[in-house]
Amino acid sequence: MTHITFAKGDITTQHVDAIVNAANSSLLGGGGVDGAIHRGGGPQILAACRALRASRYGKGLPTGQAVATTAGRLPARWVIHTVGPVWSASEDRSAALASCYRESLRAADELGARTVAFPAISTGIYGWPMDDGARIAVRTVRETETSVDEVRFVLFDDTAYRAFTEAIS
Ligand code: AR6
Repeated sequence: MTHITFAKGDITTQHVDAIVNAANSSLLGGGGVDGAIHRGGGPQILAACRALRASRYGKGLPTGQAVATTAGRLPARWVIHTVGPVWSASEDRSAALASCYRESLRAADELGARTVAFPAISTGIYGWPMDDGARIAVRTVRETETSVDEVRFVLFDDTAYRAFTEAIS
């Protein structure tokens, strides 16, 4: 049984087996969580991402998929990079957002990770409304079969923390 927990703060400081990065399909870095992870983890992460671009992911990582690399200097062992959908008012992209959580847990299982920290994927630069993003995140993790013992949602501010804790009740 997977325990779902919530923490407020910066995902890069979490002492877990794997942290999930809200990346973009280039895998070569960006702002938000992605920027913080590359800054904190150092050049090893970018080197691993470049190697992925040169091999399996020549065209980039598709939306809704996930792939793991080293976490470099971060306290975690691995970073699982996933690409959330950009919010659209005219098209329902919820399935792609759910897929990010599901595929990240699958990658965690392949690594043997038992503790995994997630940010609120797509709710920053990609514009997804926080309450809806939180509901999709919590529901998907609850419904996914995994060997992960703890899924920790690491929320950056009070609004995000409240949305996630309300989504579980
Ligand atoms: N720890 C935890 N949560 C954070 C942190 C942090 N250090 N920093 C921001 N957040 P975002 P997205 C929250 O924009 O919407 C990048 O440029 C933030 O408040 O990081 O999926 C990528 O390269 C928000 O609630 O990811 C992509 O181009 C949530 O994390 C694009 O942004 C996600 O915000 C991805 O956009």
